[in-house]
Amino acid sequence: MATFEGRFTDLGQVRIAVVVARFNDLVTAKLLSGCLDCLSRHGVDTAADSSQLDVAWVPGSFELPLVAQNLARSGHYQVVITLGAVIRGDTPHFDVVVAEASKGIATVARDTGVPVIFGVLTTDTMQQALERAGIKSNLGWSYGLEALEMASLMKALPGH
Ligand code: INI
Repeated sequence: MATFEGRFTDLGQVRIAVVVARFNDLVTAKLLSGCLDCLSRHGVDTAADSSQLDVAWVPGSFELPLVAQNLARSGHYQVVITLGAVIRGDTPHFDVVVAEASKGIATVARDTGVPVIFGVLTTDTMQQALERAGIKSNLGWSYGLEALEMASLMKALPGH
């Protein structure tokens, strides 16, 4: 029996792309900083001139899948992280944006074979979103950890 698991350290020169939505950037900028803090504490170079990390900004969560697909297809990254915040109180088309972002992101991962982390907060209020982006905990940190685990796990699977 084989057991396959991802690790969180000693990933070597792992290359990571983060795609961040500007919509609700009060929240998404905090998710990004939590995410980068996690990556940096696990040995990823997050400096401005890093060759391990690139960040792309998109207008809103709806645009996350297209840019994630482009970056995943480039062959340059072992994992792509998407960060967004869709707040029900602010939009009648909450369900449309969330459905497109979630379906799109899952499709990119399956189509390209590159793991894509779904880091889109979906909340009823701005307060709830802020609570998950640093006021209470910062889910950006968890998304960073999940990215490291998936990059490492994919390498550990047979045929990689
Ligand atoms: N995009 C978000 O990321 N969060 C939202 O809450 C949101 N609202 O409220 O509408 C939102 N809309 C913009 C959307 O993602 C696209 O950028 C836009 O429709 C252009 O395609």
